[in-house]
Parts: sequence; C-alpha cells; structure tokens
Amino acid sequence: GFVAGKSKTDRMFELMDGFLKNDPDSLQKDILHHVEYTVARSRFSFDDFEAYQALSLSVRDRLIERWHDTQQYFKKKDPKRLYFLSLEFLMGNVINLGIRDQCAEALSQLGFEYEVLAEQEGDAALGNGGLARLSACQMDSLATLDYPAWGYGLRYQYGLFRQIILDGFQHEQPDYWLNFGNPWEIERVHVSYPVKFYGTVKEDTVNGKKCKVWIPGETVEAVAYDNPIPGYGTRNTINLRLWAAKPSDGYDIESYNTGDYINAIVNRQKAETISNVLYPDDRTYQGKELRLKQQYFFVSASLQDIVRRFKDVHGNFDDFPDKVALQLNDTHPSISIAELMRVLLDEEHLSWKKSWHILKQVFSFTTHTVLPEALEKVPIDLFQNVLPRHLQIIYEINFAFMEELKRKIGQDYVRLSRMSIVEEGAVKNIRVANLSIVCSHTVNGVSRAHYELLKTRVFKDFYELWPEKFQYKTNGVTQRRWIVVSNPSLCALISKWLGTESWIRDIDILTRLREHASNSDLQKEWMMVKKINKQRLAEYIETMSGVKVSLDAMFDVQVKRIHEYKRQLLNILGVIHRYDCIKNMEKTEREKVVPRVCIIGGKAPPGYEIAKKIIKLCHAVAETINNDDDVGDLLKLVFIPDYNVSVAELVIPGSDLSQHISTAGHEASGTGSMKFLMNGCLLLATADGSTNEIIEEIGEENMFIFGAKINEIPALREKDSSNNAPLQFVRVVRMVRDGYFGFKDYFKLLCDTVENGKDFYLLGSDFASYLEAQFHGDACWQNGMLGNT
Ligand code: NTF
Repeated sequence: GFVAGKSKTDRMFELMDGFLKNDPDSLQKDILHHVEYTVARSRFSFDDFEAYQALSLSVRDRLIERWHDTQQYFKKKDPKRLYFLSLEFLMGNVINLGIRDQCAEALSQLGFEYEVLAEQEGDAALGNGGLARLSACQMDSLATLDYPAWGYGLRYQYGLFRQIILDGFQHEQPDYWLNFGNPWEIERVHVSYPVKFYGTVKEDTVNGKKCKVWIPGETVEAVAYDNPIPGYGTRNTINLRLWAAKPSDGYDIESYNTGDYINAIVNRQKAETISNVLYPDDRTYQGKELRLKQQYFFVSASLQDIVRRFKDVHGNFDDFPDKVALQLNDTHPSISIAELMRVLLDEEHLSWKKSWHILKQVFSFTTHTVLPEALEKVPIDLFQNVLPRHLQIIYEINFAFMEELKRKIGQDYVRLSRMSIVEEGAVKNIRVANLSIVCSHTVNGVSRAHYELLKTRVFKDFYELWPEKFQYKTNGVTQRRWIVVSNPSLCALISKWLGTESWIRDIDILTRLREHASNSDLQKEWMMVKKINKQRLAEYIETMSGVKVSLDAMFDVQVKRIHEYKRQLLNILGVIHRYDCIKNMEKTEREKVVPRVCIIGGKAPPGYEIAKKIIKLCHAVAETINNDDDVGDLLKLVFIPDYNVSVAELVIPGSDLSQHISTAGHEASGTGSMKFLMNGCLLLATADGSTNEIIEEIGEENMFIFGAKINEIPALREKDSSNNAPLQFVRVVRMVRDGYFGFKDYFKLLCDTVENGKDFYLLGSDFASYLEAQFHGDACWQNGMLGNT
C-alpha cells in the first residue's frame, strides 16, 4: 500500500532500492527471473538459447537504467544534441558495461558457459560494409566520450543477405534476423509518427499568409525501436533509434470508401514493406522508388522526433541551431534537408529567409566514397511522384544557389550546370551530393587522401567556391570491439604489460607498449596469443571449408566486400603465380618456400557479375591447389563464406598478414586495416586512403607497400595499360583463360577486364611490384620478423 505522507518519488526509491546490482548473486536472480517470467520457461529446465535470452534481458535492464539516467541528466542540462542519421549500422553486441566476468560467474553456477551463450547471438546485419561498421564504432565512441548523441536509422526485417556458396558460386539467402526475437531492443509503440508520401500540393492561407499544403496520397506509421548503447567507463548510455513501418489508420482511406475492404487491407499491409529489406549494394542504387521511400521514411520520422524533443523545451526556433546538430552519414539521409525546410515553412510557418538561416547552420555531411558512380541521383519524375512538395523546395533552393553562383562566377554556364542540384539532360535528376554540399556547413572526408581527392576532383567546383566548408576526419575503429571483445587473450596481455586498463578508453596509451617492444618475454607471450587465435581460425576454416591448414604457415588474409577496385583478383592471380612457381621448382628450392594459407572472404553485391566471377575463380583455383598433394602445406587457398562482423572477430586476430590492395585513389579510407593492425597483423597495401597516414604513423619499413601512387594513376590509364603488364601477369591470366582451372567460358569476361588494353584497375601494371612486396613478406617471415618465431 501507499504510505501516507510520503511522496510518490520517495516511495519509488524505497521500492526500487537503488539500482540493479552487478554481483553474481543478483545477476543470477535476475537471469532466473527472466527465464521464469519473460521467456516463460521453468527455471529448473532451460537451454542455452533461453539462458542467452534471459542473460541479455538482465543486461538490458541495466542498460535501461543507465539510459534513463542519461536522458534525465540531459533533459535538465539541455545541451546541443548530436543526431547521427544513417541508413546503415552494423552493431555487434554490447560490451561496455564491464560486467562480463560477473555474468560469466553467475552463469557458471547455473551450469552455463558465457562463451557458448555469446555464440547464440546472431549478427544484426543492418548494413553493407565499411560505412555501416564505421557508424557502429562512432556510436560506441560517442557514448564513451559522454556526448549527448542519438543515432537514427531503419529497422530492416531482412539484414544483409546470407552468402551461401554452392559449387563455388555465390547464392543469396534472406537474413530474417528477427526470427528468434531481438532481446536488446525496446519496442516503443507509443513513439510513432505518420510519414506521408505521394499526393499533391495546394496553395492555402494560414493567418492571412499564403502557404503550401501537401495533401498526401499515402500515410505510413513509423514505430520506434530503441537500442541503448553504453559508453565504456561511464554511465552515459546513448540510444540508437530504428524505425519500423506499420500500416497507419490513415492509409489509403479512398479504398475503404469504395467498399473494397479486402483489397484495402492488403494494400495497407504493403506499407510495411518500406522497412523490410536493406539494399545489398554499397555503391550503386540509383533511382529506385523503394529506396527513396526508405530514405524519406526514416528521415521524416527522425525529424519529427527531434523537433518534438526541441519543442518540449523551446517556444520558438531561434535556438534550434544551438541545440541540434544533424550529421548526414553519406547522402542517404540527405532528403532530411528538404524535409526540415518543409517542416519550418509549411508546419511551423516560418518565412523562407528565417528557415534557410536556421537550416544552413545544422547540417554536416560526411561522404564515404570517391567513385563518381556512387554519388546518388534521383530522377525528377520519381521525386515528383513520391515527394512533390520536397521537389518544389529543392527547386527553390537551387534557384537561390544558382543566382548566388552567377553573382560570384559570372555566366560560366558549363560550370553552373556542373554544380546545379538539378541535372539537366535526357533524364533529369536531383544530384543528392550537390544538395548536401550546398546546404551543409561542413563537408567531411574520411581520410586525408580522400579529402585531397574531394578538393581536386570529386567536388573541385564546390571546393573552389567554399574552401572553408571542406575538412576531413580520418576514420578510426574502436579497440573495445576489435581487441577487447574479439581478442581477449591479447587484451589481457596488453593490460598486463601496460599495468593498466586505461588503454581501453584512451587508445593513445597503447603507444606505451613501444617501450617493451624488444622484450623477449613480451614477444613470446605475443606469439602465444597469435597461436591461440590461429588455432581458433584453423578450426573454423576446417568446419566451413573442409580444408586442413597448418598453423606453421603464414595466414595471409583479405576480407572485405568484393569489388573490382579492391582487387581481390590481383590477390588470386598472385596465388596462381605462387602455385605456378612452386610447381616449377626443384625439390631443394621447395624447402625454402614459406608455407602460406591464403584466405579470402567477402560478399559480392547480388547484381555485380564480375564480383561474382571473382568469387567463383577463387573457388576454382582453391580446388586445384588444395587437392594438389605435390604442393601440400606449402600453399592453401580458402574462401571463408558469409563474411560478417562475427566472422571478422574470428578471422582478424588469427591473421599474420593482411591485404588492402585497392587501386590507389579508390578507397576513401579503409578501416579493416586498422582492425588487423591492432591485432598484431602486418599490412600488405597500396598507398591508398588511410594507409597513407598509417605509413606516417608506423613507418614504411614496418609494412609491405607496393604499387602506383594516387597521382600516378591518371597517366598510367592514359597509356595502353596492357603494355604495362609484365610477362608473369600475362602468363597467369592465360592460365585462367585457357581453362587451367576449368570454367573457361565463364571466366572469359573476367579475363577481358584486365587484358586487351582494358585493365581499368591497373592490375597488370601493379603486378610486378605486388609480387615483390609478397616476396619481401616471405623473406621477413624467414627471418622471424613477421611473427613465426
Ligand atoms: C566506405 N564506403 C569506403 O569505401 C571506405 O573506404 C571507408 O573506410 C568507409 O566507407 C567508412 O568511411 C562505403 O561503405 C560506401 F557505402 F560508401 F560505399
């Protein structure tokens, strides 16, 4: 009963008795509570999966507590909040609470093993590759550094496809990751907003002023799912709010009125498809209606949420730019620019001048690519149909921009048309990148090299107009996931030798390891750790591909999305060369060969034919090599299927050498290399993206750098590139062409991409220096410098 004379708050504190405790006893009680009442299994009999669910829910309770405190704190403080808008996140599980050991102890008394339960968790693969994984690292960092940040995105029902390999060919299977529920998220049925599409725009008068009214043709409800993200060593817990589409009551009222009840229900159901599926191509998805609807759906819901939070505290919009920062993760959320303008104009009834003044202070834009074909464009017709009011707004922004530009540069129509947000031509398009640059106060690149390319090529015109807008922040990765979670043995070693765990929060402290670098005890322990991780990886390889690999071999790894510019083909041709050399050696020579296990993994975008052929070639070559007893352990080639975050956590710590070999000038940054480096793995790389800065940081003498530099590429392309290819290159391509590995007809197109003067990604001209770098790697291994001591 309620005790008279006590306030509700006092009573609440009494009942709650402070916070949930983290000692093993309390954790056990909570786990059993969830087994019994949430999972609804008997506490006397539950399996690993149910234990995993109950454990996750118990940890989630603790997260919720912290999250509430964080929100309470920031509500009082009302700081400027950072909103990170991204269509993709590749999160991975929660680690930062610092209660792993207590959980493990609690579980072991209940007869469960923490590691086994951790394996029950599938990946929430709500992203493609680098961009999505970076978003996750950034969320972790923002939480750890006590920022008042929010992430916003889409809760896809189908994550990135599962890659199945049949006869060496990639097949895609849907990843319905929610089949067994997601214990980490919190569904917020009451946090939902209507999102409108289609329809027409009418003139109206409100308070005597003319204004536009958008009469939508379809309304879909966005419902929030919250995913709390704890910082490390702080109570700060931020939120990743993902939107799911639900049919709205207002949906397609017309059909109901016409009496077609069943069809109206069926159509209503279709609304849910907006958040169904993640686009599985990280570079080219131009002009698709569903894609545009996905973008607008998550952006509109997010902005409604953000504006609501702002208006809870503020009576007008004057302070909006001091309280709200909107970070555009690539152009995918850029439609939020037009949406904010629409909200300010049509719903808040601010003037154009005032709205524009606010708008241009709140957006910052990070681009993640250098490839012109990856810059999004939306056909005007499509835009007009789906978002008629937004198109009007964009036209008006562009008109003002073109006027301003003319005043600055005069009547240079070629340049004006290059910079226009609206692309004229047979098919008129909205250039989303141009819109983002015009309306953002900052345009950010993801490495220094990327920034240089933005200034001199990709966005040259804009840089000349607004040099002060451009900057870069070189990407990073969090050691909390890529050492602490994925490599516990290395984590323990580092803490022991540094005598502190502070490096888990502050990565710069890792440099203090340098003082111990030549200590032979440290080196021995380090190699022990590597062995343990190689063992783990070798077991995985055997299960997945049936290939037995020797732990004494050098593990040489390239794992990332498959793209021509990332040049997995160069790697495979290098393996063929190595095989060819071994086959032609005398017995005595063979004794000197450094045994290698070459590991390749990654998904090809489903519609990318050449990338799929590369996967098949890898399998065909592997088939030949791995079954050649004459070569045995001297060389193995394995393809690891379905590369994802969990697989990465296993592969990266077990690697000796890793390859980042994109044609210079094509990888905006590259974050995989950083994960390998922090796990004590050397890099074989081109001077592309972030590698240029890594060279400065750790010294070229500690890496295997090869190939043409960024500024040499244009001239090389001018030359007939087939003339640049050395004989070894011609020979290995010939082997593929002539059917040495079978599938002669199927590989013809692939061979065509690197021969007959085509070789756009310059595999031929980099081949000799690639082999040299590989040879250097062998020599270092022989001298015990690469880690075989
Ligand atoms: C990637 N872009 C780039 O290709 C990487 O070089 C970079 O490290 C990451 O972004 C993170 O910035 C993409 O994934 C995308 F989607 F833009 F193609």
